[in-house]
Amino acid sequence: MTGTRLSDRTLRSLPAGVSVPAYDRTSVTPGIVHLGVGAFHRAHQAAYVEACLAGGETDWGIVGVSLRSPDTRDALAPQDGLYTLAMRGSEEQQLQVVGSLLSLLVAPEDPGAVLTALTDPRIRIVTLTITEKAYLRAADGSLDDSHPDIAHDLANPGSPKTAHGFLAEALARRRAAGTPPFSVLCCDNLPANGAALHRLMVEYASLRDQRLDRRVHAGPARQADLARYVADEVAFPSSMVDRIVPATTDADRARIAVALGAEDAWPVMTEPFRQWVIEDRFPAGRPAWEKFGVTMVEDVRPFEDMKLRLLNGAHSAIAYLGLLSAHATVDRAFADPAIREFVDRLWAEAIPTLAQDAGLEPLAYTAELAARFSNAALAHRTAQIANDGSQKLPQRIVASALARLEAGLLPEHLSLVVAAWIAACEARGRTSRKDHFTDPLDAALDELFSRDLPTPETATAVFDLAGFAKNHPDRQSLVEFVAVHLVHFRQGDQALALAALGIGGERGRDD
Ligand code: CS2
Repeated sequence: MTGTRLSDRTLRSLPAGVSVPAYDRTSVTPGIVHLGVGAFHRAHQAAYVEACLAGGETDWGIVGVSLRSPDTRDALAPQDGLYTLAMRGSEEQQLQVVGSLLSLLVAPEDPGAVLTALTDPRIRIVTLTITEKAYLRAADGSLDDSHPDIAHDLANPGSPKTAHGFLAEALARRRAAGTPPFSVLCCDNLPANGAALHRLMVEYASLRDQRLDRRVHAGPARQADLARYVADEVAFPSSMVDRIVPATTDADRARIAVALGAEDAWPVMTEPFRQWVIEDRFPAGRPAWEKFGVTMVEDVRPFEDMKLRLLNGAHSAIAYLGLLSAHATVDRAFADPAIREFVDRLWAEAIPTLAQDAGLEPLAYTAELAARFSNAALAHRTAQIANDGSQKLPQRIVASALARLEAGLLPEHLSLVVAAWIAACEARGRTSRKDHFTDPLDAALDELFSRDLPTPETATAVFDLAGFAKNHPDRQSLVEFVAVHLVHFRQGDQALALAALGIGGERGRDD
């Protein structure tokens, strides 16, 4: 322990090699509310905004909101919102203290304070990194209106729990007060993420409208058409976000404290690489992001698909194959020749499913990914990526597999990733730790695995539960591909599953 805590007061006494906010924090005003102020946000968007603030755009400070736990606020409030970003290349580490988070709110403690922040006319953009599962989507992308939190928020619009509830109430209040709406920028790993959230918000707002219509004292009639307002008047640009951010460990905290000469309760570790591609639709204004390394485009979809299918798809493959072969980190798993060969082939399978006319350079992209995945200094845990597979695989793996089947091509490697996910889920509590990773479907999956069904039935039941390929004409065919691989995994033999594709085993050597 050094005894000193990182804060505005101690900022100027940090060692010379540590970069600190190059602007007067007291002159910064809030322009953005961010929902989901986890490590990813702090390594990515907050760092881009930091550059905007340093570039003189001081009216874009961030109000950070945690929708669930007080942990981030508890760690950062005593530090005036400051934290250290540690960028680790394979050889060097650079430390930057970031000052763009002006204040932190914890929604469950004080939903009213979050609504007050969201209705502040100075707020012109609301951004989100709430993870895939928090969008509460049904398998077809519509709002899961059977979710208890949705029911709660419809019944208690002034004290919501979900992002949907907060955004809808804030937009309704702004509208009633004559304040223009904010733009809503989704920064989660979903395809067409802005359009996906827009759809959910229109659906949520129309459920709200229906309730208001039913009430006798509904207030002014014009308030009961929030859905139309959200549909027509609120912008939901899409964006592709990219930066690898491993969870911070106690060892990281200790190392950063030594380097800073001060305690930082929650530093964030990341890689040097970062990318942000945003659709340029911000009627209420935006920072001049393009001056600070953001790519502003008309259509983000090709970039999103490339990132989701090549980076995140490979990440999930590495996570499950890595876990099943006891590789704790991405770099270790990726250094395993069989897994490396598998990932190269997975990329070769996914690349033809990407837009061919959008100027993408998938081969340069995958070469860069290979270097990023090999960064041992990150120690990015496979178990971290393995979480929430039922929410991630549709856009990372299943979408490319279906695109191949539609084109008459085989999805042999893509389907193996789905089988590896099922096998890794089933292994928990049997050959691996029960709490190795978690998934929103865990209770249903455990119940299913306890029935010890034959493999084809298991694969079908998992597809039903997760809604994979729902109503798609090639669904059955994909289930069959998955089942073939799952037979090998269930025999406890990943090597056999890979050897069946000619990787590693006899066939691999002969080929
Ligand atoms: C990872 C992502 O945990 C995961 O599922 O695949 O968080 C990944 O590191 C980021 O999307 C990289 O931009």
